[in-house]
Amino acid sequence: ESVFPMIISTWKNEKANEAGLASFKKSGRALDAVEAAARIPEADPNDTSVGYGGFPDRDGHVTLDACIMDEKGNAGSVTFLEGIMHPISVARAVMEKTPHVMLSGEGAFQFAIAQGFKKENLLTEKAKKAWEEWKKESKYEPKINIERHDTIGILALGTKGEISGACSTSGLAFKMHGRVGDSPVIGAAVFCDDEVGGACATGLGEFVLKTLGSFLIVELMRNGKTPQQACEEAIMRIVKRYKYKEFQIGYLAINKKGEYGAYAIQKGFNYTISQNGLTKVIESDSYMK
Ligand code: SD4
Repeated sequence: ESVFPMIISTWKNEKANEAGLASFKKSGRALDAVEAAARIPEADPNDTSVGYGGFPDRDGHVTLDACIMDEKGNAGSVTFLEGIMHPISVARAVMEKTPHVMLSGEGAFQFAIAQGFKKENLLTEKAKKAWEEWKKESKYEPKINIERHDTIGILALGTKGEISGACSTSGLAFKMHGRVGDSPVIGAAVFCDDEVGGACATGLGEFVLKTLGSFLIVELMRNGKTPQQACEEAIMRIVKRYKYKEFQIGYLAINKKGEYGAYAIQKGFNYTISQNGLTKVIESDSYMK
């Protein structure tokens, strides 16, 4: 019996996975599933690291990064985008309606408006208060919060195992204005290859960027590693070179058979998997015990 369709996402994202499954039921496309899943935390004011309600940068701007990739190797992304509730859908429009992969900042915004997206204020009262609190000290040291961050990375496999992936975030709270993380970078936060499988990332994006984690994981699987082994090796590349005790990175991977794996630097990383009509949250293993 088929294990497909299947959706796996970073953190506790049951609602996102379910929205992804519902969308998959309608269209049969894994790409629609990952987009629909990302739109859930994007619109959720209580999710403080994605879209609406996301914590702003140190100047009070909510700036968004997102990317999407399909089973044919098409990809789209937006970085440093302001004022648009659903960056994942803008990323998809970049993929489908332009000859480019990545649009940034004001240009991404203008493209979104031209595509019919509405300009909205994404800074909630709660996020503004948190920023004002932070400003009192202005400790310019955007530390990843190991206990509570929920950037969404998603991988979905359609009925025939065709794979798509997506990621959406407001990035690190109180980051420098203009800072772009791993989340919009194809190969860093997300990579899919329909011959092999896919991977996605969450955590302190700088280290995912420096090691091109998701691309690395897919290549390791191509060379015979299981999703679990590949995630562990990608974490070890970081642990060997950097001061890993100070930050968190979590990876998810899935192969074409529907085997999946997860690994993180620190304890506390979890992920949500939907398969055979069941959605559950699983605690990831980690390097630090
Ligand atoms: C970033 N990777 O902007 C994102 C942050 C993140 O959960 O994953 N937060 O670096």
